[in-house]
Amino acid sequence: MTLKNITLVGAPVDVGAGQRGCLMGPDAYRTAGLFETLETLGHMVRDLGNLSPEVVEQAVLPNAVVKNFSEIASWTRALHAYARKLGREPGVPIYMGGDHALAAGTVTGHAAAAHELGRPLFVLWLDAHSDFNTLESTGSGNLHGTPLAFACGLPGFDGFLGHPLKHPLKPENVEVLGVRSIDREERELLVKHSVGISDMRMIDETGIGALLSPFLDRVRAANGLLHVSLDVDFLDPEIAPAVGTTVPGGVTLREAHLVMEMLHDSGLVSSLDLVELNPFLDDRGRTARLMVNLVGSLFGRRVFDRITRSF
Ligand code: 6HN
Ligand code: MN
Ligand code: MN
Ligand code: MN
Repeated sequence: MTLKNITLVGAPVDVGAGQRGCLMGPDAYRTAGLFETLETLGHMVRDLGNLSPEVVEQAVLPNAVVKNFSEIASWTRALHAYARKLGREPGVPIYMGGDHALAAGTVTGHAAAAHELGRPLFVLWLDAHSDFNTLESTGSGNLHGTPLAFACGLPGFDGFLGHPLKHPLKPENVEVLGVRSIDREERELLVKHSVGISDMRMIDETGIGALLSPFLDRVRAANGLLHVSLDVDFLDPEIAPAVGTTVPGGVTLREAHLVMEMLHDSGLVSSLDLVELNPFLDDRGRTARLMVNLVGSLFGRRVFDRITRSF
């Protein structure tokens, strides 16, 4: 197994979500043993602690319903700069959220770094939602519903970085997997921009592994970098209750582990977001522990290795 240099970064942002509490996420991952899990697998792990954003001027909003725009713009700028730097170094950063608005910074920072390295960035978005609203289309005004649209260069987001996005993702290099809740206008935008989507029906009919494989093949063929953005609500709420935006009918424990194991085997993952964990809603830490277990599978833990080791 290839051992990695892994950098943990906390991003305790929760004003992008409709409910408070995701700011406790980074500490819940630490308490649930994320560092130790990765270290036990043999990786070199460092924890850079939690990031805090720079101060931003109040911005003029295109849509009065949008909430906490200045705070999210501050986080976006801070995380973008951080991810851009980490993305040029060897090793795999793990961004411990925090709500999904943090991906506005991490994904675009890694896209900029990939551009500088001369490689395309691909994004696997594991989520019950597609987070493809614009500042115009959002009905809730919660900015965690918008980061993928921003990262794909949709218009209206210049306030996030204070200038237009220089290195947008190609929407065809995105795969949204596990989706089961899309807003009406958001759906039109996804179709218009040809974003790769695999919903729960496709997972049921085809199998999650068969859907993921061709995407990983494309990343490999293009010598691409792969950013994975894992939203807790990708998982079925029965196994992962600690999230403010639960949608029934989610991915099972076995499907989620298969995805993580396939990602590990691919060797392609270059950066990872863990988002939307709300420890305030958890049941004795079980969602945090499940997420840590999944990250363990993504970084090489295998049931078979465990069996051969202990017998
Ligand atoms: N997430 N589409 C809904 C909205 O408010 O825009 C839900 C967004 C959920 C965001 O789960 O990261
Ligand atoms: Mn999300
Ligand atoms: Mn450039
Ligand atoms: Mn979601």
